[in-house]
Amino acid sequence: MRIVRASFVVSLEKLRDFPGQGMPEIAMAGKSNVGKSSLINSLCGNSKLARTSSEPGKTRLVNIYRVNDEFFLTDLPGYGFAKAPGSEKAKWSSMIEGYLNGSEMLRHVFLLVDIRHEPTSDDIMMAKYLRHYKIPFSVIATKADKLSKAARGRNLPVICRALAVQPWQIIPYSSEDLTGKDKLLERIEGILHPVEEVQADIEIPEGITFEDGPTREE
Ligand SMILES: Nc1nc2c(ncn2[C@@H]2O[C@H](COP(=O)(O)OP(=O)(O)OP(=O)(O)O)[C@@H](O)[C@H]2O)c(=O)[nH]1
Ligand SMILES: [Mg+2]
Repeated sequence: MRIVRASFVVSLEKLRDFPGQGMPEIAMAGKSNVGKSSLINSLCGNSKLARTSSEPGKTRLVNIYRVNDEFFLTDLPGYGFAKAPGSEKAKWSSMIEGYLNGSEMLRHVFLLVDIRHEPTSDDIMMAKYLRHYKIPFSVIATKADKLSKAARGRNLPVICRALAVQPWQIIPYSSEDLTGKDKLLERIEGILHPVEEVQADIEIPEGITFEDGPTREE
């Protein structure tokens, strides 16, 4: 897929403020400063679309972007922002959970983790949460440009194990050198247009039972 158009739609505190317009949604989740907003910008080829900052806690509301008039990309506020007061943390988690549980059109979550570090307890909790609520997700290992290929190869299995995902579920990504951009676009295409599984109707002739294994002549 190619992204030809992307625009900011709205910032929300709660999902129910968003009418949705019946288009599928894909959300970016991950701890603060992991690169969610940068990923949206690099994916859409517009560095001014989502606000990014080296200071964690930049995105504090649920920001929604409309892409190609085909789907919405949701930038969730980052979790695990150490400096935030307790009341603000509670507000963030209820905002994130409210969105994840409340959106009927949510098709997939990209869970972003920094490729250089072991997933945090918050990351592990998020993966468990998504699994528990049967929300399909893929893991994106961000800031891949900061590691050599060899170091990536060492860190990816650690991330896989911590989040209990298969290697093919992880996409190494860099918003700087665009590593993984094609793969991520391909994944989005697959999410928006899944190939229907062919359900073959196989007729089993009468008289055949599966308990009867082949007989072997002694
Ligand atoms: N080298 C490198 N830096 C990155 C990459 N992605 C993001 N950054 C930097 O990491 C910092 C945080 O990026 P953001 O995109 O604002 O992170 P975020 O996850 O949206 O953060 P919050 O809004 O606080 O939740 C910025 O200084 C970015 O320039 C990347 O792929 N490579
Ligand atoms: Mg952000």
